[in-house]
Amino acid sequence: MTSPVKKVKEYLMNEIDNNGFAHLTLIDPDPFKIDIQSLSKLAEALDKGGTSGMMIGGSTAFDKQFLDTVIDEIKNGTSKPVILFPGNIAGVTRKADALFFLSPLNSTNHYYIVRAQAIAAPIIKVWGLETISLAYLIFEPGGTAGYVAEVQPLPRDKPEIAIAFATAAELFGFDMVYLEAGSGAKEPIPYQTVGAVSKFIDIPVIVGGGIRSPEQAAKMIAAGASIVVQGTHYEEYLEKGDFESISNVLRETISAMRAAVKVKE
Ligand code: 1GP
Repeated sequence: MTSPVKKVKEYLMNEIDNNGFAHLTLIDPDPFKIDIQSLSKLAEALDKGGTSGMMIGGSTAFDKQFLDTVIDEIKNGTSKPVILFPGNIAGVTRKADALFFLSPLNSTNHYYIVRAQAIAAPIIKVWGLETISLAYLIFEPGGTAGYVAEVQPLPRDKPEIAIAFATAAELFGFDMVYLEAGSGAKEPIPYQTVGAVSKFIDIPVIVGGGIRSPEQAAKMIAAGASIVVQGTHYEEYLEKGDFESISNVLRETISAMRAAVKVKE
């Protein structure tokens, strides 16, 4: 059996090489929160604002048919990649362009570290769905993802512990490392911790959770992160149906991130 071409990974790596960073927007396919009708407009607004792609995932349960409809609607609004970011087996479908094949390495439950992935792996391989392996490191206080995946959250202000886990991920051969503060976190992961990890390892660092302003996103890039993920921030505008603000705020965020790259050069 042959492996699929790593098109989405290559696209993200090109974004990082050419622009100095990539930006991904997380959309939670929570049937209690999401208005299916608004998804194509949301995707269009995010595309116009300059995001590099959409991540689809969350910690709550949803049925596969609903997930497929979510992806169809998003794809009606954008041709940028749609990448699955599953919280469990139910978050996997062949409709997406790629899948973050992730493991929360600081979980204390081997179901979340490897067993769920093992159950899903053969069908993912048969589908030929592109996978991007991702070490998912969840920081204090852990948020919903940390609670559900039974993690022992990484301390926010002990970069040496974060470095140890991130380096283990690199040596295991993971494609990328995700430093997660938890969706809707009050504060993002400290820049110093992001900087220390990014400086030490050679695979791209993704950072997310609680990033709500262009300044915060820019500081993550200045610290050395390669990819910034935002979700909750745009949900706030989505609830009001304010698609124009989604594009505008995102544009501002991307230009702040660009400016941070220039300062680094
Ligand atoms: C959650 O890091 C992502 O997995 C996004 O977090 O919703 O706080 O932007 P926010």
